[in-house]
Amino acid sequence: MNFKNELEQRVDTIEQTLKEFLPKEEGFAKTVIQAMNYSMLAGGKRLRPMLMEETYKLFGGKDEIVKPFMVAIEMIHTYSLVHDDLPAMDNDEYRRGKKTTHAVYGEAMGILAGDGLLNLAFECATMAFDMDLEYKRIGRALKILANKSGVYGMIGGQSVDIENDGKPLDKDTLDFIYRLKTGALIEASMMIGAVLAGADEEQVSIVEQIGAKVGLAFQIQDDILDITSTAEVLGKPINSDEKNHKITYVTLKGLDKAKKDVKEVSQLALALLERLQLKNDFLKDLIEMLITREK
Ligand code: GRG
Repeated sequence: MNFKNELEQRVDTIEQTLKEFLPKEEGFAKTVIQAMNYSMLAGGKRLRPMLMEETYKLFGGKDEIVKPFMVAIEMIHTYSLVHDDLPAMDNDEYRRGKKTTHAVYGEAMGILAGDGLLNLAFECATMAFDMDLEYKRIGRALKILANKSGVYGMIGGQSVDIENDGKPLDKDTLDFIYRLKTGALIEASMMIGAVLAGADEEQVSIVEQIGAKVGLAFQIQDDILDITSTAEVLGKPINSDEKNHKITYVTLKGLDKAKKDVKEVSQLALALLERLQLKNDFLKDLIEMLITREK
């Protein structure tokens, strides 16, 4: 099977797993649950759960225990997108080719749906305790999930990004924002996969570095696509960085250098992967694909 077909098959399987964990749209709080499910099922590349599962397999993981964490990371990622699209942040009307959650359900429901997903993510992740006796691994994975999505991770990056909106930005601050806002969840995805499969501290540290590089390459490519792609392909408006007066990697370094760096940073991630001396060809192809991705 070629990479494209394998990728599609994996996305389909992840969609099925997500559906297994989504709440039933019933009861008095039905509207917020509908808003949560709407945002979760609006599409998306499912990159983070995929990276988690592939890293889990890289370290020999074969069980279901990774599933609740795959769902949890996608819920946290989706909540961050729902909140990022709110009028108080980027005020975007389209995401993943569909109307944003607040555009359909109103601003208050958008906030609550994001909050709901964040809590549900941890509720899902703790379901791993009912599936496996590897409590120590599950505990470590939970700690990574909480840390990398919080103020020392994604929320911290987002807050510095918001604080600097429209201001001139130096490379160090931009690096900080990218490492946390985008990198932290990608690091968490890969680290949790490794931890659940029983990787040791040194291996997890290498995986963290791979995740950081993948996250950086991913974010630079996101900046590039914001300028070079179309709204139809991306499923969200283009030129949003300019609209939001954002300094990006492309603004600071230029388009050509940004393209060169995506390649270089991804190659560094692949070199680190080699160092682990473990084999997962799909994971390698997935990281390579990020260099040429068009959405
Ligand atoms: C609101 C706490 C909070 C955090 C927001 C995710 C985020 C942080 C901001 C969104 C804007 C942005 C450019 C984030 C960087 C990460 C990124 C490129 C997100 C989009 O991820 P994809 O492309 O999205 O994987 P899909 O829709 O494919 O899942």
